[in-house]
Amino acid sequence: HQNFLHQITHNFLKQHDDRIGLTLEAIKDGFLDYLFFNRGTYPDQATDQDIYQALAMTIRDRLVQRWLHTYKKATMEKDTRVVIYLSAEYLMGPQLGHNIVNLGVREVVEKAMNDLGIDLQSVLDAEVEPGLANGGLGNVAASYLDGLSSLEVPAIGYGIRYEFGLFRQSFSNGWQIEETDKWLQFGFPWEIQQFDRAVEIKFGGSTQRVKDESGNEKVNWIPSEEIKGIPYDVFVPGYKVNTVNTLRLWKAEAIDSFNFQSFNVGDYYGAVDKKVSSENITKVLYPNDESIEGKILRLKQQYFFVSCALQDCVNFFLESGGNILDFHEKFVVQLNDTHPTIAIPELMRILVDEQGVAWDEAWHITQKTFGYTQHTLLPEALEKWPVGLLGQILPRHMEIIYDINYKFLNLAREHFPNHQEIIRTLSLIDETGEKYVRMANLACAGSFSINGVANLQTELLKSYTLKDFYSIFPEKFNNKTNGIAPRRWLMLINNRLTQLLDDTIGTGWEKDLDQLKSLEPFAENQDFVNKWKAVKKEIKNDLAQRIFEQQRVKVDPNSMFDILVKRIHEYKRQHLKVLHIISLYRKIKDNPNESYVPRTFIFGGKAAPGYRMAKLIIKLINSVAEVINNDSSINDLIKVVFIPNYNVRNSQWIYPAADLSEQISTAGKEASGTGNMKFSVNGALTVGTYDGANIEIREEVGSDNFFLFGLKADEVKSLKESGYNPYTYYQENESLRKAIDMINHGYFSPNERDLFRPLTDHLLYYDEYMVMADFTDYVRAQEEAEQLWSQSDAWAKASILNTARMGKFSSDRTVREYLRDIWKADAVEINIKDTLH
Ligand code: GPU
Repeated sequence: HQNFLHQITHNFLKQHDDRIGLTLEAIKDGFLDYLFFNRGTYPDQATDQDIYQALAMTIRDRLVQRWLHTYKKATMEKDTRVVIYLSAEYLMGPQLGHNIVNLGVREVVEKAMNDLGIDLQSVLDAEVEPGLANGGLGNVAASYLDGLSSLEVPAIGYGIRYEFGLFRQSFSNGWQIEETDKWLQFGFPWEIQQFDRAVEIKFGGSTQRVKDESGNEKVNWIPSEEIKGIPYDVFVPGYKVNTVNTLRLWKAEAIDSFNFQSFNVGDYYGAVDKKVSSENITKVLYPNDESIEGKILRLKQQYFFVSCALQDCVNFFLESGGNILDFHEKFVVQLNDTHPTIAIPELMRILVDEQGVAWDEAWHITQKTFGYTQHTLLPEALEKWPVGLLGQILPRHMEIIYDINYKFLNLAREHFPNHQEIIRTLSLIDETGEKYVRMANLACAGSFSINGVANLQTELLKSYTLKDFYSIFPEKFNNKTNGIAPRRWLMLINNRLTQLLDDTIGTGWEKDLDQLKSLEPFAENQDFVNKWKAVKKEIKNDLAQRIFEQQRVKVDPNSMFDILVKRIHEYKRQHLKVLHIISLYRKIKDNPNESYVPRTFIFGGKAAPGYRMAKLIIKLINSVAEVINNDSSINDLIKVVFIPNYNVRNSQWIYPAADLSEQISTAGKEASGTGNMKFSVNGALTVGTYDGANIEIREEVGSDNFFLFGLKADEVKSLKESGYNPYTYYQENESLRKAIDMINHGYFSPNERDLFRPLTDHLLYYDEYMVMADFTDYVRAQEEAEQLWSQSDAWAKASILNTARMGKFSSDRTVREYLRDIWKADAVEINIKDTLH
């Protein structure tokens, strides 16, 4: 019967090639069909949202068969190895344009829309992006899924379908205002709800030791709360291949929409209230980047999606006839930082309590299953959960963690006999005050691979943060320098440059970014240099126009576009940039007759809502912008723009338009950075510290094409140890002093002179991130950049060489390294000409 139904579907698809074909006519027909039957409108009356939805459904139709085939024939097959990616965040970005590019139908779709009198760009603009991430960490998660699909490796990403993504940012009087991100308001056409794969999740209660039929002791977890996880599958198509992997996002629902007990006693409100509270679990993304908020709800989110994911894997493995003892052969599970680390005791619980596997065997399987990626160097970002809280929400997991710790510390004592201090730092439990579970330690103990995300960070992990783990398990440690998806971050967002590259060196680079190397000789070709400059000019015009439309600020496309976009964080040092701008402004005012490089400073980025200093930095940037942009005495030489609500969509206009990319974190603090790569591949030059992946970018593009400044990580450390006194820099550097004095005298806050005191006081008397120490060298690097800028051909040449030499930073390279060293999964070619069964 089933074969018969498959055959019918197959014949149906054959007859309906027009429904899923990639021809101009098929796409046009599909689009008009959706517009009329699904949106209920005529083309001439359709709104932008109607048009977007109809085109999205048309493109989605072209993904379904490929997705189904990948899922059934590759992922669920018993003998294929599947990469499982667990991440609390995915920064997917707008989907329509991306999926059009990956299907390889950009030109056809553009033509289809043009024929109907519709501008494709305005359709793309109507999409509300799924902002299910804070920043870099979610970006790599999305890039690696894209890379796995493009390399045709079966994979599933698991995460949370937050009803509200990262807040939307606007400014009121220069201050950040947060609004809820109702990204699902118009529906999300790129997902399919999978009700039949719902699972149940338990919380709270207690455990009980009982004897099973054969007299063995076994543990029962009697929860106090149970809820349901409903999966929604999002398509992840690879570039010009048939593989479409799955991003499976879970939504929490109450098991019964009614608590009948309460209902019967007339407590209708109480019944509904319970439903609402279970559904709160997947309501909203926590907006903190690299800082922990020890909230019960956050722990519940983590356990919720991790348990959904592992249950799902176990289910479909057992359904396909797999033996649970081979779990680690079928799956490799990558933990994206510590947020999903509760997966380690959860897999132990499933194996031991539910599948009856003996402890040691279960521990062996677990350790062979997990790989752990560490994304930070900030001590405050290392997650820990109070033992009391964890035990209350997950009593069985707390027991398992203690059992793991007992055995792990025995092993540790063999390595470090009589080193009680080291044993204390290795312990999964921090016992120095209130007891905490250290999630990074749990991740290190429970996985076979531990990787950092850039060379410097991995080395620092080995010698400081995870030093003692490194001496016990040196073989577990490895580096995987981050990469970015070239489809989105070059082809999609920079069509103009893509055309020029295709015309000059062919299209081979699109699947193999190293081929950009063949661009190098063109840096000497004046004709090409002119073309390069012309393209850049057009792109900058686009951004200038957007800025004018949105903010009514006129910026000069001939000025140097100097851009700093990323989360607002003290270690990322947006305030160092502001001090440079103020000192330049001051210089222009004091010496109006000298000649200056016209510059446009562009900022973007959100501050965590509870991070006061970051919010004050936003206010400072906006206040400085207000004064400078309205000062007619400086002849528009410099402008400052803060683009509100920095997200993927806005960033797609920003990266291609940059001349100078600002990567100015305190050395030893930025694990890698990925914005640095997006800029550089689009031809921006970098002014940056010797930090994270900056170091490797500079190595690739050449030191002549990169403006390096500032203390190195070891210098930061030794300066701190020898007693750092930021005030001396204030005394010794006149332009720094003047800039700080201007802030302190209320030049940018005339109605509230002391407004920025918390910031300037911090800089003068504490300066944890060494802004003051790096200022002088930063200004030197900026002047070097201005000198090169004045020779526009030399600048263009350096810009060309940046693009040409960025091949290493393709996420395809990173994914290949993960596959080679950690995941060990093979490509499975998907042939959609096959029948469906
Ligand atoms: N990162 Br931990 C985040 O974006 N959020 C986090 O919670 C943690 C790390 C970033 C790092 O700051 C950045 O340097 C890195 O490039 C990125 O992860 C991806 O690895």
